[in-house]
Amino acid sequence: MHTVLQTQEQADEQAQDTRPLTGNEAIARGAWEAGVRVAAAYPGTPSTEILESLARYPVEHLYAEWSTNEKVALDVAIGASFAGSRALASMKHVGLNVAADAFMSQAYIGVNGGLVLAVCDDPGLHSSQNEQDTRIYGQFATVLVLEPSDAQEALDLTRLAFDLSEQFDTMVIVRGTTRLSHTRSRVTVGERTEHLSRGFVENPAKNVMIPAHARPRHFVVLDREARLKQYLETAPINRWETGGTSFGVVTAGTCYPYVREVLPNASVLKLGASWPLPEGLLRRYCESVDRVFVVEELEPVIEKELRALGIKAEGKEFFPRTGEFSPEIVRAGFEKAGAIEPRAGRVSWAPEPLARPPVLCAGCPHTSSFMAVRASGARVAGDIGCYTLACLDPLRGIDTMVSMGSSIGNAIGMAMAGDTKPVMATIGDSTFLHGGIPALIDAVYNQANITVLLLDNGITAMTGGQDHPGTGKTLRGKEAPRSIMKRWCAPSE
Ligand SMILES: Cc1ncc(C[n+]2csc(CCOP(=O)(O)OP(=O)(O)O)c2C)c(N)n1
Ligand code: SF4
Repeated sequence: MHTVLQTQEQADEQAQDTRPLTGNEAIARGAWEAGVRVAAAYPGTPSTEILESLARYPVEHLYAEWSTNEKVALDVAIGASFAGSRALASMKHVGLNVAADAFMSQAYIGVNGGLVLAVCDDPGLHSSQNEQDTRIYGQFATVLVLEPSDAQEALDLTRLAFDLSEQFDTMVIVRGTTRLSHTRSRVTVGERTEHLSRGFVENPAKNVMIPAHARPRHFVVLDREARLKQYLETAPINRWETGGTSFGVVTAGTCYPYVREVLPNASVLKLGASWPLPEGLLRRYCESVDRVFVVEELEPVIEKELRALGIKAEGKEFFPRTGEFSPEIVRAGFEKAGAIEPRAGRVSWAPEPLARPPVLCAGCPHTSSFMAVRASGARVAGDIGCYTLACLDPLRGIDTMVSMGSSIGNAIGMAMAGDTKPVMATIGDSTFLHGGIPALIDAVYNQANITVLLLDNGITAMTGGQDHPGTGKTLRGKEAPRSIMKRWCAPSE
């Protein structure tokens, strides 16, 4: 028999319950601690694990579902909020395009139970079709956007998001990025606070967005924005870290640790919310330094706002508008701006990663399907899933790919425009259920002369094997009806 001595680190950890969490796990934890009762999502890298993590919490605490697409997920969360419960929807950035119609109206309606939308952007396009910036959606809809810079803040800001949602009667976006979603760091966790349902509040003027009700709601939204700005003037989620006065840096989210790594002693204003922005605080900060730099990934959202305030901010002329940042990129920007001296004779010891283009797995069922597709000589409108990789050599079986569910509509258009080849659409099972069904109905209704190939591998493979309405299992692994795919894909069963 031997005794295992507890290390100091383990003892400290037990004392205040810290644990290593990814950003996605921390968002899930924050939602759970905030008393979320309903959570819904459609998978998409880098956001997928938020719902997978939430589904590990007790079923008595919350209902969690894979929805058929992001709009359905947001509508489910909105419904729960109407009913008076705290609710979360999560999705990748392009998912918000799918959910945008509900999102824009909900911005006018506001909430009953706290409503949080966790959206994960993908700067650098690690696994996406574009790198759009969700902060612009926040600005577009006049909705608060909180930006965590590490896993601890992901938990804390998600918790806070539910409180602010109810306090200001607004949906709140928690914006992550791939780097936050997938990196793990130590997080101090807390207890769950139960929030009893507030019950449905019958108020058609607020809940039913006909023009007569929506017109006055627009004023309410603008007043809410003003109140949020006022709150952000002194909110502790913004941090003014003093340093030298020759220049200062305004930043938010995962850019903050890069700035700190490169400039440990510089003056920094770290914003906890990237929309809306607190005018007074920004003015005071910018007056405290000679030059102001904005370090933000993707679009110049904060920089433009500073310029609109008449503040001479510098940013995108030194820091790229595309791709993911790193300490090296941030350092290069400050060197180019002349804010810091170039590091003399520096040697990079970072090994160059070997380029490994994505390929279909050995033995993938999509391979033989696309050998047949290519042999058919058809014009092929493709869709999004593992099978999109069939566009590459040696299969070269797809001619176009736009967005999830576009294949059938694109094929209808090609056929109606008189493409010289027979037209085919190829679409996976999850994608078909997500966005393909309305287009298939369109094809039947308008009698389009196309062939639709439904590539049913019985799973959402590309994002890691999630269930969907055709697999016969729910997010929590419960048996579920799978009538649609059964009828269309397995008539012999
Ligand atoms: C609007 C949107 N939501 C989510 C995603 C992430 N995503 C890409 S393909 C895909 C589903 C793929 O499943 P399926 O069509 O069944 O094809 P498989 O990968 O299994 O071959 C998902 C969820 C996305 N790209 N766009
Ligand atoms: S994970 Fe994707 S590429 Fe691999 S076998 Fe499954 S469908 Fe094919």
